[in-house]
Parts: sequence; C-alpha cells; structure tokens
Amino acid sequence: MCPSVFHIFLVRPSKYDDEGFVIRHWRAVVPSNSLACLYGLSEDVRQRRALGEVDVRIYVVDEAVDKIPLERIFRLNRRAGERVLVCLVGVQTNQFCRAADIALALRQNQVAVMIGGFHVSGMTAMFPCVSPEIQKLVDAGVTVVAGEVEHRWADLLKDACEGKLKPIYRFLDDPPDLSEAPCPIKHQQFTAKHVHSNYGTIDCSRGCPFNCSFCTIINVQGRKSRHRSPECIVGAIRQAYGNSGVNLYFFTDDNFARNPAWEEIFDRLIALREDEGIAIEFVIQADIAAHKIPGFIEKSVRAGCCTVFIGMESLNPRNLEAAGKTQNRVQEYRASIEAWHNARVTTLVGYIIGFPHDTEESVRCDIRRLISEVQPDQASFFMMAPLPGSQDHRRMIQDGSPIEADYNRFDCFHETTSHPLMNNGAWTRAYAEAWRRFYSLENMKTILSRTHAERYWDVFFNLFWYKNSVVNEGMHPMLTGLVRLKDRVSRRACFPQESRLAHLRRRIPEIYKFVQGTLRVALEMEELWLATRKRSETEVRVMEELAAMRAKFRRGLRISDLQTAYTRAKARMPSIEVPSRMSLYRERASLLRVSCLRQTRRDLARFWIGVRRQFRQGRIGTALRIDRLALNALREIRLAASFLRALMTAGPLGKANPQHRSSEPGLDICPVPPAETGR
Ligand code: B12
Ligand code: SF4
Repeated sequence: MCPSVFHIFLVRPSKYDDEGFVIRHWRAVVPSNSLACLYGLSEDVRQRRALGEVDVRIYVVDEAVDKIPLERIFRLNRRAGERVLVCLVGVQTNQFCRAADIALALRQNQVAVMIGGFHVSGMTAMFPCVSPEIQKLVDAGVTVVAGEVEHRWADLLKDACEGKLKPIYRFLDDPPDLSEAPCPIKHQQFTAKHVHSNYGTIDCSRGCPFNCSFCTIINVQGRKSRHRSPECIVGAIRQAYGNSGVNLYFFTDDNFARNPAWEEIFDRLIALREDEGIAIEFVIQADIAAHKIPGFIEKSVRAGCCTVFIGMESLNPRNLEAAGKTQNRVQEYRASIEAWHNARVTTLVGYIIGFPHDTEESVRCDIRRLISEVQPDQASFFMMAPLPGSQDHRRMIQDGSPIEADYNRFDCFHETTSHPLMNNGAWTRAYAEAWRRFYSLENMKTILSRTHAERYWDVFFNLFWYKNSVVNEGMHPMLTGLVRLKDRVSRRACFPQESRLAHLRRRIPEIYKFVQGTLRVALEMEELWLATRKRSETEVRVMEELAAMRAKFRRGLRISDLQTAYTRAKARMPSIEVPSRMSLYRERASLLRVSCLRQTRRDLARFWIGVRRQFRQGRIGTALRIDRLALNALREIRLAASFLRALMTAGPLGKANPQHRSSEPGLDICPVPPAETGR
C-alpha cells in the first residue's frame, strides 16, 4: 500500500581520511553530477506524478559539505502513514566504506536504503558472484542497484514506495537511451555551498570507444557512446541560467570529442551565446587527438570552452602500450597542448604514476619533460589503482595478486598494490615529487607568464587550489574544498571515538598548522601574482615614465610627478587618459614610492627572516626596532590588501562573471616598496 507522504533522501556519501574522520568541507569546489542526475530524475517523477497521488518530498544531501541528518530521517521514518527511502548516490569505491557504514546505521533503524554508483556497478559488471562487501549490505536489507537507472527510476521508486524493494537490481545489460532523459539539476541549496555558486554539471554523453585496461567506464557504461539530445542539454542550461544563474559547467563526459553529437551541441551553445546572450563557459574532457578533428577546437571555443582536461596518463610509450592506451601518441602531446593554448583554452592533463614501466628515476625524468616540453597549464597526478570495474582489477583478483583490502584507500592518492619496480616507499616518493615539481614556484611562474590575460585568473585560482590541496591538506584536489571540517562523532569504527577534550587537543594544533600552511601557500601565491600579473598598457607606460624620472630625484613621490608621468605616457600613447587630481591622490597612496616597480616580495620575506634570526640570537633590541617593524608590517598589510582585492574582483571569491577576468585598464599598481632594512 502506498503511503500519503514519501520522503526521498538523495545522499552522496563522502569518504574517510587516513585517521578515520569523514572528509567534509565548509564549501565544495566540484559539484557532484551523480547527485544532480538523480535529483533531476526524482524531480521528473514528482512533477509527472508518476507515483500517483503520493506527496513526494525530495531532500538532497552532499556529505562533502553537509552532515547527514540521521535523527531527522529516523523521526520521519517513525511517522505513521509516511515512508522514507535513503538513496546512497554515486558511490565510488573510495566512498564505499563510508556508504556502507551509513547504510548499516540506517538499516538498524529500519530505514529503507538503496545504493548505486561505480563500486557496485563495477563489481557486478566484472564478477559473476556478489562480492562479500556487497553481500554484507544485501544481508542487512540494503537494496543494491547496478547500472544506470534513467529508464528505471520511476519503477524503482514505486517499488520503494510500496515497500516492495528487491535485494538486487541489475541493469548493466540494458543501458538507458539518454536522448530524452531528464537532465541533471543542481539543487538550489548548493548555490551557497559551492565555492563557485554559478557552477553546474551535465553528462552530455556516457561511454567511450577506447579500451584502456585501467578504465572502469567502458565496463560499466559501455564502449558505445550514448548521448543526450542537444535540445535537452541546451534547454537544461537555459533553465539553470534563469533559475540559479548557472553559467559555468563541467561537462563530465569522459571524452567529449567522441560524443557523436559534439558539433550540434557546440552549434546550439554558440547560438545560445550569440542570439540569446546566455554566454556559458565550460570544462570538457577530451583525448589527445581531439585537436585533429576538423573544427572541434574552433567550435568549442566559440561555444564557451574555457578548460580542457586531457587524459595524457604517461610520457612513456611502453606504459601506454601496457595499458592498451595506444591511441595516445607521445609525439603528439605538444601539438595537442599548443593547439588548445593557441585557442586560449586552459589545458589540464591527467597523469598516472605507477604504470608497470615506471621507476622513481623515469618518473622524475618524465615529469621534467612534461614541464619543459609538453607545457600544460596544469596537471592532476593520480596513483595507478586497480579500480573495481576495470580489467586490471579483475585480472589481479583472478591472478591472486596482492591488493589493498581497504576500499577507502582507492582514491588514486594511495598505493593499493605493490609495484614491480618501485618499492619501499619509492612509488609514493615519486608521486609526491611529481606534485612538488609541477607546482613549484618556478614552474607556476612560467605557466602564468605564458597564459593569456583572459585566462590568467582561471589558471591562477586552479594553481592555488591544487597547490593548497596537496601541500596543505595532503589530499587530491578532487577531494578537497574550502576549510576542512572534522566531526568528532562520525569517526570510522576501526578508530577510537575521542572525548571532547582529546578531540580539542587534536584539532587546535591541526588548525594552527592549517592556518600556518595556508598562509605559507598564500604568500607564495602573492609572490607568484607579483611576478606574473598582467599589467594594463597604461600601467606599463606610466611606470616606465616614473622609472625614468626616478633616476633624477631621490625624494618621495608627489602628485605632480604622477601627473607628469601620465602626461608623458599620453604623449607616447594617446589613448591614455590622464586621471583627475583626486584619483591621482588615490594612486599615489598605492604607489608610495617609485621603487614599487619591484615584482617580488622577496626583500620583505628576507626582512622577516632577519628579524626572526635576530630574535633567536637574543638580539632583541635590533629585532624589535619598532619603526622598521611597523613600516614593514604596514607594507605587508597593504600588499596583502592589494592581492586580496585582485582575488576578490577577479575570481570565484568575488563571484565574478567568467567573462570578466582580464586586467583592468588604468593604473593598478601594487604597493611593494623594498623592505625597510634599516641599513
Ligand atoms: C565527474 C566525475 C567526478 C567528479 C564528480 C563526482 C560525481 N560522481 O559526480 C569529481 C571531480 C568530484 C570526481 C572525483 C573523483 N573521481 Co570521479 N568521476 C567523474 C566522472 C567523469 C563522471 C561522473 C558522472 O557524472 N557520471 C554520470 C553518473 C550519472 O553516473 P553514476 O554516478 O554511475 O550514476 C548512475 C548509476 O550509477 C546510477 N546510480 C548512481 N547512484 C545511484 C544510487 C541509487 C540508489 C541508484 C538506484 C542508482 C544510482 O544511476 C545514475 C544514473 O544512471 C566518472 C566517470 C563516469 N563516466 O561516470 C568518474 C569516476 C566516477 N571517478 C572516479 C574516481 C576514481 C574519482 C576519484 C577517486 C579520482 C581522484 N582522485 O580524483 C575522485 C574521488 C572523489 C570522491 N570521493 O568523491 C572513478 C570511480 C571508479 C571506482 N570504481 O570507484 C570514475 C568511474 C572514473 C574512472 N577513473 O574510472 N569524479
Ligand atoms: S580513453 Fe579514457 S574513458 Fe576511454 S577507455 Fe581510456 S581511460 Fe576510459
């Protein structure tokens, strides 16, 4: 019998960190497309009244930023005449342990639970028997769903609503036709919970024609590309733009270039942009050879493509061959990056470390070549892992090769097997060094110096996020967000539950270390900004004039000097406007001295190191020269304020329109006079 109210909780579980705490952040960076997909499907069922007269209420919970409201779920579940269903959504292998714990806690309280996603789908696709960890859930009364559900969602919800859920549903052999399927919808509540409130996702197609041995996608979603109709995609984009201002997308297709409808989708996006003024930007994933498809890059750019993620995987052809990724030709890497770069699209490459022919030395060498020869704007490094659903995983299980038993570690950031050529920590060392080298200050400077002005802030923010995730949070950027939160009570069962005091004792030094680490990364990014920021023509000209005049006097900067510099610059470049006296006063305040032409904060850093040294050596009097300390502190604050202002106006912090990312006209000089050394 159907209840009067049917509560559907769509929950995306997070995963545990290495100390057993659930990974949760104050704000997330990348939204979950699986959650948006199932929300879109559920809304469709509700609006179509596919369950009859039942009052369907949908709740969306992303554990990456939300706590799961277990008590509320239990309360609702006890109400007479109402029914609750919790769907654990898009559960990947690394999330499975957390998802299983949630499922078992819910089942102990008689709540109906369904679980789906890549772990259960991958295991079911590759093995004839139900694996023990999945069987454990089935035994506890959890319903397991393998495969995609676009065409089955209403039936599944009907079964749940009537209390007739089966233990296992297998839809792998019957993938849905996506052409008219409801599109993903970003729930309104996430607008405030994502760093980019304007960020949405759509999987325009699923499946990939290639045959890489480490890949799960081909065994779960198939090797034939199925796609949504371009009308549906554009309709969903138009609607999300109107409802929640979503104008930045991650098209999650694993290979957009092999989506048979790519051209039509681009054409419609171009029309949306040019005829309706809905100018979205988007990120796609594509293969190395995509640049050779006639018109692909040109149309993607006109349609709004800002970033392309390319699965480069390795620079060693023997590795690519071993993995069956022979479509990647190393000799084409540079040309591919260059083609996208020329079109002003940011390039992000996926690079796997731990292929059979990798050694610590060869990885070092390959990363050097990646930096100097291939020159992508960004790289995302993954540790090779035999992910359930891949041929590699099945082969290793069948051969009895040693595999990590803890699924929580299958996040491509941990070693999960032994490596034939890298042992005793060499693999992890090679992996950590790849991140360190690529995100070194020197390489980031090189990257930003060659980045086009209009993409400067996109690249800058991504470098900031990646660097901070790896250096400071010790996690892959795909798992991090803004400000890590830790819940004392939801710790993994194999770790002890801490008392409030013990937890406080853990958290205070952790938070201190986090703040210190963030500050260190922020100062490095400040240095990066000073060295690479794009200056307007006006600024360059005026500063040149000031520099020439500086040679003639040694006093401070006067308004009349600025006025002269502007007038001289205008004589060379008539388009320069000489500002009013009032704005010149403002500019002088930020200039302070002509010597602020410097493009580094190294002297300031040196000053503070000197103070610390003197302090340690007991030369307190010298260290505490109040005038020098105050002056340099003031400069530090003013520099930080300029940097922050630039970040706020340019990036997601300021909720900037992605169209408006280039440097402003006029003088935008940052106050970096040399540190006051007192010498
Ligand atoms: C976008 C994406 C991300 C995004 C968003 C995640 C998301 N799920 O939306 C981000 C950037 C966060 C991400 C991160 C990672 N990802 Co990812 N990601 C993808 C990608 C490219 C698309 C996901 C997607 O939108 N799929 C479409 C949705 C609709 O498919 P789906 O989740 O399977 O859901 C369908 C069915 O499974 C089912 N279903 C799902 N949930 C439920 C629940 C119920 C109750 C029911 C009935 C049905 C059901 O219905 C859905 C609709 O048909 C996939 C590859 C792919 N083709 O799917 C990889 C993939 C899921 N990611 C993968 C990995 C490994 C990772 C990372 C570990 C890698 C890393 N270090 O960066 C991290 C882990 C992050 C984490 N812990 O959350 C692997 C997972 C393999 C595995 N066995 O676990 C995949 C398959 C890619 C691969 N390399 O093989 N990822
Ligand atoms: S190209 Fe990418 S999506 Fe396609 S099979 Fe290889 S790894 Fe999988």
